[in-house]
Amino acid sequence: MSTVEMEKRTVDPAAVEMLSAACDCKILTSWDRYKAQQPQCKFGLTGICCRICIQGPCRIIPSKPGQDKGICGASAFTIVARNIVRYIAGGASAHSDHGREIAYTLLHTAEGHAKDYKITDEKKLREVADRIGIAQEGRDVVDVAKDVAVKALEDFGKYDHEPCTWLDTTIDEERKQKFKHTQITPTAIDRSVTQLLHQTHIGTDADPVNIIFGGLKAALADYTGMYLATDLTDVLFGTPEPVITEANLGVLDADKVNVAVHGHNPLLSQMVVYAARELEKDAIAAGAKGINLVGICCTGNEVLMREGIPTASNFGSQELVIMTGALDAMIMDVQCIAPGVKDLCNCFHTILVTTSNISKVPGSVHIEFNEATAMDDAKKIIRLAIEQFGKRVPDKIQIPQLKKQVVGGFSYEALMDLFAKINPDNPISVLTDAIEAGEIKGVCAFAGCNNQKTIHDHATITIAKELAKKDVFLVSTGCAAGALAKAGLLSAEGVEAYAGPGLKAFIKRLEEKSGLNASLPLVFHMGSCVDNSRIARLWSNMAKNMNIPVPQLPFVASAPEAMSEKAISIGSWVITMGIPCHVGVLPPLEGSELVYGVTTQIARDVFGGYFIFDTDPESAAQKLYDRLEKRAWKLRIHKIAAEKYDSTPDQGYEG
Ligand code: NFS
Ligand code: SF4
Repeated sequence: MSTVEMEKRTVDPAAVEMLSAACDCKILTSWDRYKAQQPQCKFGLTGICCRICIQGPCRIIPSKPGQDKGICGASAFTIVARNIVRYIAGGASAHSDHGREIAYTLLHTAEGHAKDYKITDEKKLREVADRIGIAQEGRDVVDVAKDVAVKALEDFGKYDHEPCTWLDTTIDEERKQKFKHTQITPTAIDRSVTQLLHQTHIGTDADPVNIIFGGLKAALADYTGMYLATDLTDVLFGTPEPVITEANLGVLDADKVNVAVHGHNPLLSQMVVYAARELEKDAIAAGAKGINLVGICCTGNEVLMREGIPTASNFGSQELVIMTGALDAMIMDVQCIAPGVKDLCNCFHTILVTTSNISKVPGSVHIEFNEATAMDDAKKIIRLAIEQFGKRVPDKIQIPQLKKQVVGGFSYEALMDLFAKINPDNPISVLTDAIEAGEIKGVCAFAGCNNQKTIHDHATITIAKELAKKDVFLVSTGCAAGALAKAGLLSAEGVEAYAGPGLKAFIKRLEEKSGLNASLPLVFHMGSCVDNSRIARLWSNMAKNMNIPVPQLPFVASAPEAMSEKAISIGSWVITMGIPCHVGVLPPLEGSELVYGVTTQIARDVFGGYFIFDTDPESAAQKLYDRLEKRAWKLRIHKIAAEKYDSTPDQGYEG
């Protein structure tokens, strides 16, 4: 594609450079395939194609008698609702299965069967154990770890009817009651997903609202799975602390063995980090200057947060890392790895290494990763990468010299440590006081993917800049964080250029006390997509400190380029928690006014959170800001009234 054409598809300058070059060597990428797929089928786009049984596909044409329902008689609203919640089932499965693997590894580590892993963060383990009610007095850390891991595994399949532990111990009483009354409290993660597939089987549930509530139960199972994944990953590998690193294709080093970790599960990528350090000498012996590890997608975010490994790309630009001709191996675990990367590997010397028995790509090298032999497996992979280094084709190497500084590693704990420098007794009040004083207008969390339907990275960056100008405190996870990183918004550069006066003063005040050897960023990187649990922890503790329920808190979320089933399940639990959530891509809901209305309006009446679908970043930013302003305004009024009449602020009003 030409440079001019590419500039309309992405705002990432490194992507423009790489893709314009791709045009010369006639490699097709997802950018070309998106074009080739146009026009996409409007039945699918609006959610009214049903393939749930093999009498179908049934496609709904509302104006045509006989075609206004599926063969079985399913209406558009049933079909749209069933289709959308099945995405949630997919997302919840992916996140929670990742969480389950972490829980198993913690258990096996405690039992002594996973010798390469250890309990790195005992403090976090003990905190989690306290929260979920595991006795600790006089007990060895290993025994506590075992109990915590078992408790986590029970959340997947326990047979009582009590709420899942990781949900029940992390939300407030108001939400507990809300979920109880709307019957969406999951009692076991696996059951919620299975039940949802049952509920949406042909001839089970035809009631769109009931189907959606079934979907929300699975969404809360998704929350449960990712929350425990974050907790237990921190226990195994450490809770992230601020780190300085870089992002974009310029992080590749022509003189070193370049290895990319791609996917989601840090059980492997973290081992690869250790193995790369140990095998540095082997790389030098092979003629390289060392090993350069880079990250892609969320496993990249995991090792960025804990080890300062630089990010090469987010989801949308993953193919381009191979197109530099300088990537020796791409190591993948699970989720969001475009199979198209293999086509590119075929044109370069790069090897694609698959490591999971549920995630293989024909033609790639498969080295099964096993927790019992984790370090050996990781070393085997690194040695393969070193071998590939010698096979590079010098003429094909082209690394765009573009990268930005990233100051990341802001786990919930790291953020509180930072706030504690100003108020050690009540760190969270540093943020909530700034909101009450009007210096900060609220918080917006960015999450989610890239989507070829949007201009790569554009909406995420635009909305962040707009909200920063208006003094909104910003946090991010996932590939949205990748977009912001490549644009320099995860560094001080962003503060200088875009922070409004209130936000700038707030960040500078923190910076003076931070004790870090780096300036603070405009947007605080809180991790991978499972780490949206860290963001949930932030809002729930803000609400607790302000003595209000979450749906009254000036807190919004945005997934400007959502793509995956996981993004849909996250967005769904975000709204059930009472947080308005913008999505910058229209999901397949428009085939039913009723279902669309449930997600954008009825959800608000029931949960306080709701979806804002808007593909225009400027107007989306305005809507998000309006929502923050309204919530902050209501909060002030109720506070003033409470002070005037010497009462407590009204808990019941709608936020
Ligand atoms: Ni989240 Fe992370 Fe990225 Fe989207 Fe995929 S990598 S888990 S799903 S594309 S943000
Ligand atoms: Fe058609 Fe009904 Fe089967 Fe769907 S479930 S494919 S609407 S017959």
